[in-house]
Formats: sequence, C-alpha cells, structure tokens
Amino acid sequence: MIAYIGIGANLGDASANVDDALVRLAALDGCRVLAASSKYRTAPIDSSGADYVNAVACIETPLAAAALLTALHAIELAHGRERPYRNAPRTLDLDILLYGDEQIDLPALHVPHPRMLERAFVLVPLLEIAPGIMVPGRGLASGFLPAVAGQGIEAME
Ligand code: A4P
Ligand code: MG
Repeated sequence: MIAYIGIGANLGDASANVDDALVRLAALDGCRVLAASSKYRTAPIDSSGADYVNAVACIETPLAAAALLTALHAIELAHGRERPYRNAPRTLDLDILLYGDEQIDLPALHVPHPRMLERAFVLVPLLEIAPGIMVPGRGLASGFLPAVAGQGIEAME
C-alpha cells in the first residue's frame, strides 16, 4: 500500500527529529520511503510554542492502517513524545494523511486525515512530492491550496 505520512515537530531539535523520523520510517518492517518533501518552517496553527518543522513522506508499506498507526506511535514515543493536551507542542507528530484511496473511520483512526486540506503545513509539502494527488471524498488536493495561502510557511535550506 502507498501511504502519505505527515511529520511535524516543534520541541527540541525539531529539524533533526524530522530527519530521524524519515530514517525510522524507512526502517519499519517491509517499508520503503518512496519520496520525502523538503522540510518547511511553519507557524503554529491551533497550537502554541515555537515554529514547527513539517514535512511529508510517501511510503510503501505492507502494514494494515491500524498497524501502521501503532508503528508511528512507537516512533513518536522513541522521541519522548508526551501528550499533556491536544495540540500541545511536541518533539514529533506522525499522522497518516492518506492510505491508498481508502476512507477509514475508526474511533482512533480517521483517513484521510480530517484537517489535512485546511493546513498549509500539510498541503504544501504534500503537493511538492505529489502535485496531482487526489484525496478520497474531497477531490484534487491542489484545489485547496488557495484557501491556505495566508498561513505562514517557508521551505528550509
Ligand atoms: N488519529 C486519528 N486519525 C489519525 C490519523 N490519520 N493519523 C488519532 C494519526 N493519528 C490519528 O493524535 C490524537 C489521536 O488521533 C491519536 O491517538 C490517533 O489515535 P495525537 O498525535 O496524539 O495528538 P495531536 O497531534 O495533538 O492531535 P491531532 O488531532 O493529530 O492534531 P492535528 O490536527 O494533527 O494537529 N501547526 C503547525 N504549524 N504544524 C503542525 O504540525 N500540528 C498540529 C496537530 C497543530 N498545529 C500545527 C501542527
Ligand atoms: Mg497527530
């Protein structure tokens, strides 16, 4: 299955945490990272603290969606992720944005990620690696770009 993973961090060495997340994604059993976006520095949305570093990866994985989420949580934990409250600053956040063309509505897993199309920190890196990507139930991702044009985002060196 092809899946797109949103990566975000705004605590500690956020940029290094994003790099390490890519290494750990590639090391998951049977997984390959097919593409990784640039890293972007982004202003916090509905969140506090320092600017975030965000990126998006395209992976090929044999894992079922729920197992992939468990694997992502293990990577977050390896980075000392704590969850004091929703949208709290975090060392590392890994979200399943897309899982093939599946629509999943489980109590702990919603795919496509419900807020992905309202956020420049997801859309801009996603479109960098997949300009023509379709979001199941929503249409072309690129059509949502104009609505997030006001959100602060800049590509890092
Ligand atoms: N969950 C449900 N669906 C998914 C999915 N598709 N992928 C559940 C991953 N997890 C999913 O997430 C809470 C629960 O969501 C998980 O236990 C999982 O079962 P969390 O990672 O513990 O908490 P969170 O990240 O605070 O919540 P959430 O809902 O993921 O927040 P968002 O909407 O992802 O927003 N601003 C900038 N600039 N950059 C950011 O990266 N991130 C957020 C988090 C807010 N503002 C930001 C950024
Ligand atoms: Mg999350």
